[in-house]
Amino acid sequence: MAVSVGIVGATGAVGQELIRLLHERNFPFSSLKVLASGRSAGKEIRYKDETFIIEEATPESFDRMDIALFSAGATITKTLAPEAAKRGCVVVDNSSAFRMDPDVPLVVPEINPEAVRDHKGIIANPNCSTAIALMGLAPLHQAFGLKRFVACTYQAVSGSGVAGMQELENQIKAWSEGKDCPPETYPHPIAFNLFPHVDVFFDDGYTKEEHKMLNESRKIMSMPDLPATTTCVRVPVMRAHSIAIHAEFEQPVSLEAAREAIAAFSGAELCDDTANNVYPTPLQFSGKNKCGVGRIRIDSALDNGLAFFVVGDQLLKGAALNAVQIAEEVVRLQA
Ligand code: A2P
Ligand code: 11C
Repeated sequence: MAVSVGIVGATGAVGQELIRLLHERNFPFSSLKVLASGRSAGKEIRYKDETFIIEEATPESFDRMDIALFSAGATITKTLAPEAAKRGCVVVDNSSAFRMDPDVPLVVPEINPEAVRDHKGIIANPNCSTAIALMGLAPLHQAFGLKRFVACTYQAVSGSGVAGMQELENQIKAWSEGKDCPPETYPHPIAFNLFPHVDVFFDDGYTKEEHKMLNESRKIMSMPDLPATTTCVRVPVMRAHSIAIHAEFEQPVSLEAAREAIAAFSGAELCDDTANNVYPTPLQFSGKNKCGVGRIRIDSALDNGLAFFVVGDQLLKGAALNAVQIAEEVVRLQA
């Protein structure tokens, strides 16, 4: 069954990956509309030998569209996603706008694909650090029963879109030329630096990004009372997030069973051979669909505890890939 598809935010870092993935995964689209702001209307996007003319995203853009993949930020989603849904178009949204709405499924296809069935026009794609962390946590939860976790993230600048990637590149270039390049996207220089600040601060001292990891993990794994705490850190890495996780489980754990669970999970690649310096790194997992899981060890500070390190491409499993996987599930259910 061929469907008409639209991408909102097609000029962005995630939007570009969406165009590539829809083609490379042979997504059954009959037409592909590329939408962005009025600033980009009329410009061209090229993919291999195809040229797409960008249109401004308006409510009417979604007339006769079957599926729209949104990646233009929460404000645009809040205005346009309900307009699309009203016109019978199924929205897969990459922003935080509707993730915690009880009427909106929040889906990671390797974990809760059945949730897609419950949509009322909008399906949410999780935050990138959550989706990537779950590629390690979910298989271990299936094996041992997750009780609680502590996570510290090392988040790439692609999480801030084209502007973040440009800022890192500009600052490194300026440094190499002995020039100054003051921050614009971030509150501090990002080149040769890092800061424990991703998204806005809340009154409880956590950031919104840290709240997302807790709340979204609970919703995706259907564990509404799961205790978890996170520190999210922005690092000068271009496009893959890393997460160090310490997790406590209900049942006794073993390294052998943990490695087996990771290796058998479709979203993960076991990357764990410290004798040969094998563990996942952001450079190695940039451009990869699977997330790397390694440094698996018994966590001696917890009962039935495991410590491990997960790395995944922020623009792929953290955003575009997961969204396309959700869209594939929508098509499969409609067939
Ligand atoms: P545009 O390039 O026209 O501004 P990123 O997060 O990588 O910076 O990408 C953000 C995406 O969101 C871009 O494609 C951007 O398009 C798009 N966008 C920004 N404002 C709007 C808007 N008002 N309507 C539709 N798309 C928008
Ligand atoms: C970052 N995780 O790395 C953010 C980007 O809620 O979809 C994605 C924000 C979101 O900056």
